[in-house]
Amino acid sequence: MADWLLLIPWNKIFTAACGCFLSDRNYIHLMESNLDALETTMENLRIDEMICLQRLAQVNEWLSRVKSVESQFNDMLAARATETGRLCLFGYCSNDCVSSYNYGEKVSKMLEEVEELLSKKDFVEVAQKIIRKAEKKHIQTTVGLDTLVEMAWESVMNDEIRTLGLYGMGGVGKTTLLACINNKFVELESEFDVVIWVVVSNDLQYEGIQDQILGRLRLDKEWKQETEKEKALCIDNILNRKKFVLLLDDLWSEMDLNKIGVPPPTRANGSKIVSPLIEVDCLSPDKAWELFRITVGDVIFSGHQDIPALARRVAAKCHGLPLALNVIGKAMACKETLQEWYLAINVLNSLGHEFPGMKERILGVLKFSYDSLKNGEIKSCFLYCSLFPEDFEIKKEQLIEYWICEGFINPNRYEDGGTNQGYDIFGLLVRAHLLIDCGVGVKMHDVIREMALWINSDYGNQQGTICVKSGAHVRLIPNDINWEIVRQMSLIRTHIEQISCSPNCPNLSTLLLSVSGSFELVDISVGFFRFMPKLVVLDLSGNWGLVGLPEEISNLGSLQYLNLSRTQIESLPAGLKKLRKLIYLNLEYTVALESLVGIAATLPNLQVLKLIYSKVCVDDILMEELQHLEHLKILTANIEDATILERIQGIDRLASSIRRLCLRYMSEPRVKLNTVALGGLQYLAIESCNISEMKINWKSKERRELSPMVILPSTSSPGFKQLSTVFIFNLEGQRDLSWLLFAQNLKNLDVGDSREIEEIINKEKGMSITKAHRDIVLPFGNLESLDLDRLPELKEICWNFRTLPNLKEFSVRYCPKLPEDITNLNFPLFTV
Ligand SMILES: *[C@@H]1O[C@H](CO)[C@@H](O)[C@H](O)[C@H]1NC(C)=O
Ligand SMILES: *[C@@H]1O[C@H](CO)[C@@H](O)[C@H](O)[C@H]1NC(C)=O
Ligand SMILES: *[C@@H]1O[C@H](CO)[C@@H](O)[C@H](O)[C@H]1NC(C)=O
Ligand SMILES: CC(=O)N[C@H]1CO[C@H](CO)[C@@H](O)[C@@H]1O
Repeated sequence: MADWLLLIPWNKIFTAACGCFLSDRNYIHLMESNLDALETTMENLRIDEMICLQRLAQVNEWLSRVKSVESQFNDMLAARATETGRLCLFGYCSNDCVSSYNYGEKVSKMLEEVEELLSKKDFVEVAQKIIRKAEKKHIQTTVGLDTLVEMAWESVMNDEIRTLGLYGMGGVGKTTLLACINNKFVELESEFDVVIWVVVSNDLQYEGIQDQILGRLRLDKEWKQETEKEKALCIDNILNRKKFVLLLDDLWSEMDLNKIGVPPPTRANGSKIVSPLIEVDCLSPDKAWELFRITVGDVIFSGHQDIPALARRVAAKCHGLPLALNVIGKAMACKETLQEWYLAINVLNSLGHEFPGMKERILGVLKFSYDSLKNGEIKSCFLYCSLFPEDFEIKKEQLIEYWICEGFINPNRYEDGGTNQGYDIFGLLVRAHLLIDCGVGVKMHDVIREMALWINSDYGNQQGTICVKSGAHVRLIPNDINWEIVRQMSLIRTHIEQISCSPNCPNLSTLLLSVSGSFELVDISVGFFRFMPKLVVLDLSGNWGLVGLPEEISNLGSLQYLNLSRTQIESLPAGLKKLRKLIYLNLEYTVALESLVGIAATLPNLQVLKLIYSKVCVDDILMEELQHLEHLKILTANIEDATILERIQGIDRLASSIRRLCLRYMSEPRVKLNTVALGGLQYLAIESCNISEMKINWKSKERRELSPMVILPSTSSPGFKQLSTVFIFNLEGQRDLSWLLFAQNLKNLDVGDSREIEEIINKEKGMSITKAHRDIVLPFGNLESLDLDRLPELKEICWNFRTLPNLKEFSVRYCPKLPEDITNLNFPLFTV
């Protein structure tokens, strides 16, 4: 509110009024400009009738002086025309000079008074500050809310977010959470002018809410006599000038903020509204029954005549919660006997009895769907997902590797390294509404995660066996860990820089310490890994500051999974060779590790070795070693030499294990890729190469050996079966990439910084390929995203580009020769 005074362009007036005076009394000379200045000033003063100013006595006095100045000014203004007219007509020497002089003097005097009034502005501002920015709330001791508070706080401070609904389940302490946020505003010097706490509940009418807001904004109590409309006007008037935060506690249904007078928080204003939401609105009993009936299907009416009545009782147990109705409805969809329905009611009843209260009711209901999972392994797979931070998207591929190493799913991969069992389980869990499918990854609903953590701790009986923490506030290994009993520890995305303890962890099996941010673990002290005999999974990925591991990592005799990707590890500790059980080793994106000499002898049981984008590239020695890794099923690697590439494709077992391949710094005229040998290739990158010809070949060695005369039947496709992503960057020597026609399942293509490329698919070459092979049809039938960047010669993408059926994302930058109708196409502009 203090802003209104600052609007006055005082400096200007002052210069006009004093600086240019020829003589002390030369009012006439400057009368015109003084009048103008005064007029502007008064206008600024007048804007505010100040319905809302807190009327402290001094402020009141000040205000009445402003009023009186104002009325004098009005009189003066009325005389203005006459006075200035006189000046114009008669000039300075007119007989009316005295009158003009008097008038000019008045104007000047008044400016002085206004100056004096303005000098009090500080005082008025101070008066404003009597309103405290935020008021501390009393909070009962909280347990386990830290992460929530931290995350909520991050959202509150996020500039992009204006209206924020914090949700939790009833009973999870939404009020406490909100109070913690409120108190953070008290503790920290935030940039907000005022933080207002409002309790909104069923019986509180809008006026009640207004009163709470005004109670915070005005020191006087005069608003108490105002009408609802007047209050709204007043609130609007004050809040419009402030950067405010409104914390709405308790029930928050549709509330008309306009009616209360709260201006919508805009980015320009920087204000925020924060309210805890109940996760999902519950349905009325009728609506709930309808949803349940539809979800269960006809079974309800086609089975025993008593089933409909029982079904209604089951539906009622869901408390109108759509999630629960869905989950239980699905579980009951195939239940045709009375007994099964009775059982369901019993289970739900007993849980309801065991755990009174909203949270427990919901968890109990959700637990029913967990209980319906077929076997313990699937349950373990599900519970594992709760080790990741809230709202975290977990890559399916990554989870499957964890599950294999933890022993939840079959460790015997298919010959092609495939893990269909894992994908089956994703399907199951997604259909049961226990996981959310996000394509490459999965997520867990917060409520479900809460439940999983609860089950994971043996329904609260074994507190301390699981430790899950994340967020910026975790800067040390938590000191409340009971190392003796902890089984799984997840400290993903924390800000721990140093580990310097030497714990005794007889039962610890999982230790997740990965990050994906600027904070990272730098140092792990000697002693930390000394006694973790059961540790199976160790994830240290993303810790860019990590350059070495203590030698006693050799004590981790049970270790199967080690992710060191995106670290600066310089060498593998010698102790590694004692890890005979290790089956998964990820060294992708390690820039410091140069050699893997001896790996075959050290880690004979490796099934997965990931090296792409590391410094290590496959050479003769490494190839030799890789051949000795009998169990190797999945390999990602870099190759810098065309002969090595050719030879590795001749070693079937090795070639077929390649999932991701980066060809870099090659300068051979001809590079051969065999689509049969590289049948498992999913990702191909070609970077900084000088390759004038890519030869695609699909004759398999065995067949050639079997019968050199046999020509492959044209039904067997010659292309890459699994290749879905291709990155090409800084490639010289080719004018077109027509060979990409052999990647009929390509979904993502990125081509950049290549000076010579004129076309992606050349029409003549393309036509001749499609003619020769029946199942290679039009280019890019499955392409979903295409990114073209800095291709100065590119004139054409492919002849059917304008009709690509699946293209969803398309981006072009610096391709000056592409026709304009194409460069203008940059999308996503729409989603289907
Ligand atoms: C290993 O860590 C990297 C980097 O965090 C991650 O992208 C990758 O998915 C992890 N691999 C597995 C299988 O966990
Ligand atoms: C470790 O786990 C085993 C088996 O799960 C259990 O019997 C034992 O009590 C645990 N030890 C500790 C110290 O909790
Ligand atoms: C690529 O080929 C050109 C000639 O076509 C040559 O001048 C250049 O040095 C080559 N670059 C590499 C990295 O081999
Ligand atoms: C303090 C502030 O920036 N107030 C602005 C908030 O937004 C309204 C409407 O856009 C403006 O009128 C206020 O001046």
